[in-house]
Amino acid sequence: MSLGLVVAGESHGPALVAIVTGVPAGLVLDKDAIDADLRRRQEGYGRSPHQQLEQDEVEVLAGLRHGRTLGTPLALVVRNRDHRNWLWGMSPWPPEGDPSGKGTKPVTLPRPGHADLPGVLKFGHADVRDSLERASARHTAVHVAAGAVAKALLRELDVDVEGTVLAIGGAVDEDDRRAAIDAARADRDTLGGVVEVLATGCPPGLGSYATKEERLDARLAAALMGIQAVKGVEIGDGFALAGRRGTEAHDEIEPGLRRRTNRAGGLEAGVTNGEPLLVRAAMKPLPTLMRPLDSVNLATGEAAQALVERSDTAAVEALAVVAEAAVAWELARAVREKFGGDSLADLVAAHRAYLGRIAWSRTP
Ligand code: EPS
Repeated sequence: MSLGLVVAGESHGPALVAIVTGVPAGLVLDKDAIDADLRRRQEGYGRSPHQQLEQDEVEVLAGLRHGRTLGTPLALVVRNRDHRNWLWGMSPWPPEGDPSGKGTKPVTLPRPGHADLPGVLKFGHADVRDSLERASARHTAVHVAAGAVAKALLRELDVDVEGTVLAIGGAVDEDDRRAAIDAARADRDTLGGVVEVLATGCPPGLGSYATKEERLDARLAAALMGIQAVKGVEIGDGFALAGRRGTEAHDEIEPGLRRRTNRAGGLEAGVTNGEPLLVRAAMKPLPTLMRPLDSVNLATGEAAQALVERSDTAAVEALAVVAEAAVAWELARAVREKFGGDSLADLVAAHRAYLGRIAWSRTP
C-alpha cells in the first residue's frame, strides 16, 4: 500500500489537476485547511502580477463524500483564473475565429536557466511556450493541495510538518529579506534563497535501507529537487558534516533511545530514528528576468537577448510551503508503506501497535 500522485496542468491553461491514490477511507478533509495552505503559498513578498491574479482554492471531483475520503482515487482541481486572458493562446483545441491575445505569438528567445531551450530541443517544439507552460512553478499549487491531504493523514498520527524560510538572497533577518527583495526589484533582478522543513512526531522506522529506492533520505532529496528552481538539498547538518570528525558528527544515544543532538536530521541509513526530521532546500534566483541575459533567437540562429517578461522577484516564501507539502507527501507515503490499512482506523491501530512494540511515545 502506497500513495500515488499524478499532476497535470499548464501555467495559463484552464486548470491544474491532481489524482491522488492510496488515501485510506475515513480521513476527514477540511476545505478551509487545504485552501489556507494554497493561500500561504501565494502570500509571499516579491511575486509577480500573474501570481496575484490567481486566488487558488481546491475543488474535489472524486474520492470524497461529505468531507470523508472513500478510499478511492481523489481528484483535486485548482483552476487558473488567468486562463481567461489566454483563451486563444492556451486553447486545448485549435482556436476558431480570429486568434489574438496572449500567447498566440511564438516565443523564440529562450531564457538561460529556464526549461526553454532544453525543452524545445528535447520535444521538438517550435514555440518555447510549449515547454515553459508546463515547466512553470504554477503547478506547485496543486502539489500543495495534495500535500494538505498528506498533512491531514499525518496529523492523525501526531506528525506535524512545517516549512520556513531561512534566507532570501543571502539575507537572514525578515526585514533584511524584504529590503533585499526591494533592492533586487529596483534593479529589475531576481533572488533565490534557502528554506527548511521540520517534521516532528515521526516514529522511528519510516523508510528503509533495504534498497536505495526505499531510502527516505533519497526520496526526500528527489522530492525537493523535483520542485522548480531547487538546486541543492541538505539533510540535518548535511554539508557541514563533511568537515567534522566522526566524534563530532553523530548523535549519541541515551537511555530511552533518544539522542543528545540531531546532526543527522532525524534520518540514519535512510530510516527515521525518532528525532525531528530536518531538511533544507536551496533555490536559485528565478530565470525570468526583466534585465535579460544573452541568448539566441531560435527562429534565426542569431545572437539575441532572452525573452523579457513580467517576473516574480523572489518565490522563496512560496518554496517553503511547497517544500513542506513535498516532505509531507513523502512522509505520508512512507507511513502508508509501513502501516497499510484500507481505513484510517486500521492505519491508526497498526501505528499504535508498532509504537507499543518498540515502547515509543511521541514525547520521551
Ligand atoms: C512562473 C512565472 C510567473 C509566476 C508563476 C510561475 O508567471 P508569469 O510568467 O505568468 O508571470 O507568477 O507562478 C504562479 C502563477 C503561481 O501561482 O505560483 C514560472 O515561470 O515558474
